[in-house]
Amino acid sequence: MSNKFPDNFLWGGAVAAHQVEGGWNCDGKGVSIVDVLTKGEHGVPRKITEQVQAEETYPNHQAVDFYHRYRDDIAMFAEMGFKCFRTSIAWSRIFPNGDEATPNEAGLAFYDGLIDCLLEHDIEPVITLSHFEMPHHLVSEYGGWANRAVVDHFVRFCEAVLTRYRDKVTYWITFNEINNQLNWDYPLFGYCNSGVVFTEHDHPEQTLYQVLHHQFVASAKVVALGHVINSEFSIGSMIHMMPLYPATCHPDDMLASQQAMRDKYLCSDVQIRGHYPHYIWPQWASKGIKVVMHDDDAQILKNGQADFLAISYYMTNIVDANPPEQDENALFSASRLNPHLPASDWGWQIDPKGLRYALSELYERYELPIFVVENGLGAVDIPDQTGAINDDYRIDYLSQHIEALEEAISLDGVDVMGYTPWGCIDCVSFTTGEYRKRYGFIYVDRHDDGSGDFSRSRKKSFDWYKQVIANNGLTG
Ligand code: BGP
Repeated sequence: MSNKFPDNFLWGGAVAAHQVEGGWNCDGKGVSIVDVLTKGEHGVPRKITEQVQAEETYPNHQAVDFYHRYRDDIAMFAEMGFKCFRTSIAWSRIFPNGDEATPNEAGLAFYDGLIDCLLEHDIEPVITLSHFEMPHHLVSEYGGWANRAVVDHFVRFCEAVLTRYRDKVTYWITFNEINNQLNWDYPLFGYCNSGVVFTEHDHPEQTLYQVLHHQFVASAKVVALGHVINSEFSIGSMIHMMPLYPATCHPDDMLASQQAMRDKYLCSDVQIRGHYPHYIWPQWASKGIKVVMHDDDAQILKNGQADFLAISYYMTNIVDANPPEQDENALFSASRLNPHLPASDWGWQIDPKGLRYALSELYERYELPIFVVENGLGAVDIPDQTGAINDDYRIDYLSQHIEALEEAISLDGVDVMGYTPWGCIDCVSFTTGEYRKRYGFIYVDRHDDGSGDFSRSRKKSFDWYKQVIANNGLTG
């Protein structure tokens, strides 16, 4: 196929601090909310515990030991030819409790080493400021993002790292998948996005929208502050993009899908346009939701419009206005499975064309560059007798999505900045806390029963992706 990726296209990979680093209490780090999340089993969600308890297994405590091995791992990313690497900075390494006045120098020193190492390899760091974690103290003492006081604590954390890396990092993302908590009946997303378990509240949606408002204000303040610290900073909004197709062409299904998609767009509408969209006011009025806003919040939102849109894209689902009954295999309560699509072992429906569709929809909506900062196939990898991992299924998945990206660029004219497949090195699954749900080009010898020595090896997809990058997007 032809190759229309721009020369400066940012090929790379993505992870999040807590899913790779381990070292959960090293060098003065405080307890993060992910440090009290247990391992789940297949089909059994992770448990949110109040504090670390001896009898529980907490996979994020060691993760894949990136904290001690990042130099070797980054050398392998460089070997694949990565132009960029997306990771997050753990808030609890920099402000262990979240409400201290000054940062933890040892925590900053870790990220100094990591970022310098990337730059030595000519790999552009892409930094997420909040990726599903916060200091646990801000939850136990303040109630998480439901409390407006957390806005100032977050801005102080961001100011510390934006200043520290003003000459080293250009691309920033404020909140990972900020819209994920709109699945508020799925407690894990809400908890990790905001420190709040919405279902425990009398009026969960009221709490949810108050949380979101605080995060919109915080994000806008960080964007505005970042542009003062370095006017070259490019600071993005990031959403989980899961197009919800209408189940049929029945007008009721069309309307149901249009309305359900508003939950996907709400956060980027606010963060990119700098104001709330028209559809939210009647929605809130009909549900009796009243969000407390300060007089100058509208101006803050306006002053902090994001520079680009980042998305994660894994799947599509369908929406039926009159579902016969809840589809027990569907991942989210409002959605149903699409009979035209295959699914991963975890039920995530595979839809490369949906990526092209998503990119076109989003570019029409915002006319801003789009960075695909997560995409990939979670699968069980089984080494053969020689220890090799022939992950053709992953190569197939990624090839199809890269081709869809190319079509979005060449046929639809979408401005796509880059592509960073999720979990470029195997890491702890966010939703299940398992090691066996693997995404990487690099295999990590670590298993759910606690065995494995954390050694790294190259999967078949490692050489394949290296060629893709070398050929600027040709998949084979
Ligand atoms: C996204 C998260 C990531 C990542 C990914 C894959 O929602 O931003 O942190 O984990 O999903 O999910 P999982 O690890 O559950 O397979």
